[in-house]
Amino acid sequence: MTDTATRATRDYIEQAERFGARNYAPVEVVITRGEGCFLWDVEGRRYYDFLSAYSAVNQGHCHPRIVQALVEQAQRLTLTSRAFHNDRMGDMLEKIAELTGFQRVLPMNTGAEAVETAIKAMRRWGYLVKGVPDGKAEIIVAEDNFHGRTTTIVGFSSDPDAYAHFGPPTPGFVRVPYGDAAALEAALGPNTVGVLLEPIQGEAGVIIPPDDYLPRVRAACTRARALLCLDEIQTGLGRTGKMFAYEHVGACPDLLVLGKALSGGVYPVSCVAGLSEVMELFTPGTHGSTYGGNPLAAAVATAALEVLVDEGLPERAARLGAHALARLRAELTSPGVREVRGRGLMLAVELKAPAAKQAVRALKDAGVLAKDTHKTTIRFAPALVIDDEDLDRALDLIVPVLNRA
Ligand code: IF1
Repeated sequence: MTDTATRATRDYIEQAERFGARNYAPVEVVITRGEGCFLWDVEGRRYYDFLSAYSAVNQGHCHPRIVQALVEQAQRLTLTSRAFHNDRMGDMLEKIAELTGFQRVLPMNTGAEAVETAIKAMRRWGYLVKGVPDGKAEIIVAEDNFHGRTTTIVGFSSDPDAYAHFGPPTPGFVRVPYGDAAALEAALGPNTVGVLLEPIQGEAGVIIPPDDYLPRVRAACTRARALLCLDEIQTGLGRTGKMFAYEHVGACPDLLVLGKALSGGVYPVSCVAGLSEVMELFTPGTHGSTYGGNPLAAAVATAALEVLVDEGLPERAARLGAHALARLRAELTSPGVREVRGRGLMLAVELKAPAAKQAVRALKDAGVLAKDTHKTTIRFAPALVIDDEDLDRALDLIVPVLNRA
């Protein structure tokens, strides 16, 4: 603990450290309120939130329309389980189907659950439709992937922090270098049932593949009769300047995984949207979740999606993101900065030295909350509702800090 933290902050942190498992080392700030692109700590200090809960709060903290949907539904009905129908789930499923262009949607809660659901869907399709021998299904994933924290998912991670001492890994996953279409094409085999990729790697530090990567992967999957599943839990729902990141390069998947901003940060909601041919293989009793598709989640997600469309948030992210990228590239002149990357409002600044954590602390002291990743990179992802002036004011605070990094 640094001695700059005040009493109230220290009390909260010490309480969390005393009673909580220590699976995080958070920035030393205790948040008590959020609104739009702003957060306030228990000392009354205001911050620009440039993490947005890892892009779960694209619509801004506590968006009134989404909170209203939560409150109204919470006073009527919150959970029935899927043993019975409810009067809210259908609207959410229809809106997701309409927005994604896919015929069928399976609702879950967290992103990892939705990724696991997609893995089950690809394997089931491989066995029942493609004719892969039972138990032999292979799914191709990328080096430096991040798809969640379940044992199966961390089992195919290339990050020792994610997989060490959680083995044995689930079999049936092949890892290839990200962005290398030839390597992926070479890895496709008769037992390949699917390919699971992030269109832009988030945790890896906003790694944007060559524009022809996803189209080549799409074509290769079609030739090899393997499903293409894109994990848009972080890149989706407007973050990169399109509703879905794959739209930038025109490579439509067979399965699309969504989460995070699907609920605008108000409630855990995720889903897999996909082709009927695949999604209809889930028959009663083959998959489920107590909370998946519950009326409260459905009311919140329906409102969250309406906000994205009604407020033109994907287009806003494109315009504001281009402006932010241009300013950072022009104004970060320090030799300590290696690269500025981004698409829409999914941005990252990579330093030459492993000093990203220190830079994040300095940014906090300057009034901007962000997160480091892989020791050298700071990611910036403000809410898509941020207005032009606030974006520039935040950049005015960020640039001098990073020029000293
Ligand atoms: C943590 C990272 C980001 C995701 C993608 C699936 C999931 C995530 C592309 C799983 C979740 C979160 C998890 C959270 C921090 C954050 C994160 F740093 F871990 F990697 F965003 F980059 N696919 N990402 O980004 O969704 O089960 O969490 O709802 O685990 O620390 P989830």
